[in-house]
Amino acid sequence: MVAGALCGLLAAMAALATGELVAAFVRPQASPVIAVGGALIDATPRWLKEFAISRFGTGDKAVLIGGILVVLVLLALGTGALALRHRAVGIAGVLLLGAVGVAAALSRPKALGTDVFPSLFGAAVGSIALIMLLRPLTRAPATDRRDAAIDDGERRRQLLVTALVIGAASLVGGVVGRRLTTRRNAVIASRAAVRLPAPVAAAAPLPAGVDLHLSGLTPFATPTKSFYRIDTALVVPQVSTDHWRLRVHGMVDREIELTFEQLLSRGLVERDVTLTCVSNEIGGGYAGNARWLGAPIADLLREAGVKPGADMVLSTSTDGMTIGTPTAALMDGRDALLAVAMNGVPLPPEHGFPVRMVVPGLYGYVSATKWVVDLELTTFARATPYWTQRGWAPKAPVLTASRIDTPQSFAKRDKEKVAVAGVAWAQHVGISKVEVRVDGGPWNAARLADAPSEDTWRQWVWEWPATPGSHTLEVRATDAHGVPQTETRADPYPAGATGWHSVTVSIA
Ligand SMILES: Nc1nc2c(c(=O)[nH]1)N[C@H]1C(S)=C(S)[C@@H](COP(=O)(O)O)O[C@H]1N2
Ligand SMILES: [Mo]
Repeated sequence: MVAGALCGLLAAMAALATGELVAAFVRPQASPVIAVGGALIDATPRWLKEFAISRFGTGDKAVLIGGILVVLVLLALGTGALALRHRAVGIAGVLLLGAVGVAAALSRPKALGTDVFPSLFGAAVGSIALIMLLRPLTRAPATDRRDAAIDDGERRRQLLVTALVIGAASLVGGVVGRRLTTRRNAVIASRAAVRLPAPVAAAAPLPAGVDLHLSGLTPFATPTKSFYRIDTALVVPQVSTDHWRLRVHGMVDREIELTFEQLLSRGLVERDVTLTCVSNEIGGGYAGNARWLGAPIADLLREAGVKPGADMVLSTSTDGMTIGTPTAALMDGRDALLAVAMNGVPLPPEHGFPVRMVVPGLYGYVSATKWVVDLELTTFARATPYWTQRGWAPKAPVLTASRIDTPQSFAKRDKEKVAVAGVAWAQHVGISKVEVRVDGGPWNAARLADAPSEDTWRQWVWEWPATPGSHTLEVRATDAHGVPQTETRADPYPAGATGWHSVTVSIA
């Protein structure tokens, strides 16, 4: 009985620890205990809530969490004791508790589908732990007397080892999970407390014709939630503004160290810039356009005084990513920024909060360091950043690209013509022409939407007098220097994909 109850307790610990650990990856609110607590608070009648607040004051939440844990311990002890006799009942008990966690998570306002994972994984791990713990207790006994004595010792040892391993793993998992969650909460609070100063140079007003508003066409401004995300971080780095410092050093006359407040007071500029990833395949979606607010990097480098020959700025993030950017690109007058905001709000943690780099015209892996904390002036001869160590090109300006967004594989001809539309980009050079051809025929000039600067992508549309049947559409862009996109297909590795995007469309 007692052994069974203790097994139940250990299984509950394993389940809880798993829940906390998974919640740390999902989001703080997804912790099963927090979700159940929240659901209980909402279900509490007002008089009881008022009583709790008057009785326990601000400690009322701690009392609630404590209460939930006590109930959980009692249930776990009972379930374990029962499970000794009826294993299925025990497992059903664990799964039922998991179901309570799932229901609580889903009942929360603004719940996300992913919020169910902590309880699901918790219940799964809890059941497995229970089965493993009960195995030595419920194995069929040896018939022979002497064997039985040996068998007993063996069982005890097996149970002890299993219990110790599960207990230790739960403790470590639970503590790590809580730690991560606390850090995440601190960063959420730190982000909420950021007061963005008004820019000293606002973004150029968007021309009216910047967005053609065609269905199926990528919008000019990418909503943050659909902005692509690329990084090597398993867990999003959690950096609070009060811990953040930027160090500028290496081949400089004067080292500089900045706090977040000092960065904000430097005079921020606001710019629309399209970011692209070198790994983007022809026609792919690893590109996004946002409005960034940040401090010009060039001013900072001038203040530090770049020594002759320092042709690379090696930037490092809190998670150890290293990115090498040509010093010349950062100081040639383009809007290279230490960005603190994206689309009017502080950077989301996954896009680099509190500070990231944004450099128009260079692929992200050589310019767009998120969670950046260190700028070292050095040389391409001396430093080999992360991706260059893996064979990617040390320097990688964005290659001119164009993409057909609509029509997709099947299209109806509602009018005489089908709108063929998409986006094209050649950041920091600009797009001067986009052409479309059908079935290898003559090229047709598309109509270009407006763009606020050469640093963003540009929408385009061509009205296609389509005929029924299957057709192949191809697109090519020409940059503002008059250089057309090459037809030669190349893989993203090592310096960016080339070739024309084509789609095969069946017209009904
Ligand atoms: N710290 C850090 N910064 C990083 C990366 C990374 O892996 N770690 N990836 C880079 C790459 S390859 C790209 S394309 C951009 C993507 O930025 P986004 O995730 O905000 O779209 O971030 C860049 N900055
Ligand atoms: Mo990238």
